[in-house]
Amino acid sequence: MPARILVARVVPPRVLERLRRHFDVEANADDAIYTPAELVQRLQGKQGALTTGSERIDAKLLAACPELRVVANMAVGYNNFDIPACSAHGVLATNTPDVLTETTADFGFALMMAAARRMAESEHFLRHGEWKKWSWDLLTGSDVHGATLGILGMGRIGQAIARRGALGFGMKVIYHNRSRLAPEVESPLGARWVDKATLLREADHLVLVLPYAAASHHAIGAAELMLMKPTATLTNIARGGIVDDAALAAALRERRIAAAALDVFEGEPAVHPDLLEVPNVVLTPHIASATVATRVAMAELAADNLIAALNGGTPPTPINAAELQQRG
Ligand code: 8YV
Repeated sequence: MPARILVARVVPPRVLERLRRHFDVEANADDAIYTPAELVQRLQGKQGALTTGSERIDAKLLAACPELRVVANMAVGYNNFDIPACSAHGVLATNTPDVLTETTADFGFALMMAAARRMAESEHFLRHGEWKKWSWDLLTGSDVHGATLGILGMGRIGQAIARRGALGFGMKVIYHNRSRLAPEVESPLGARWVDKATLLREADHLVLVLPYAAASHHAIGAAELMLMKPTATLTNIARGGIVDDAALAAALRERRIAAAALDVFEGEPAVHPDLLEVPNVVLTPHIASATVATRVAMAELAADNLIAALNGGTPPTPINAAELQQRG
């Protein structure tokens, strides 16, 4: 008998068809976001689930879904999973690293440039009929080429952004990360590890690419924003909650930093109302990985993980395989 799985959100049709060839699939035709209670109910009798960042897999859910054996997140970030609880319940968790690295780095770089060169503000200005004449300081921003690029969180995506900055735009790269990169990774980028305060003080354009965890909650708040240059920009493509959005809106309003660009928000899809009021911020709806090719690749990788995990293979990108092995 094929295993039973829940595909919790709409995925590319070809991936759903592939999953149907392996499993007894319950799909979410409406793409509705299930409440925690609905998710528990739909997972009854299921051995696997394909989830996205919208579905929380926590201890309460796991206790109520004893047949569940694998949860495959269609995302590289997995702060929607309680990994210790998954391991305690013998549930394998997987994610989708690598396939989205370059696409997400492209978007992060684009957002940073949009903030530096005031693109959203400029478009708004033009569309609203405010463009009456040229003037030397009309919507002047700050240069990206040759500037200092600061990266907080220097994993795969951080390094891909650093490459764009160093090799394409002649930027000086500084970064802060729990661990320092190996010299052979640092040196082609000319990247320099600095402490967090130095990163905040020296960056002309600061990009956040660190994973969300309790320790990174409000890693950028009022105190950190105070350390930044008044001409600096801040770009967040990591997770909502890493930035204190209310404090950022105040800093932007008071021009304590020049501009920001945000793809992720605390409590998204809600956006802090103060951010909607300030002109010097570019706002996008969590689309950094959103190219057709990359979203298909993410869904395929999540499917690869489910198929391997439930059919006796080796899942390509497990999160807690070592912990599960230790438990025996
Ligand atoms: C996803 C992301 O689109 O991969 C991630 O961590 O943030 C995005 O690429 C989102 O999480 C939906 O699953």
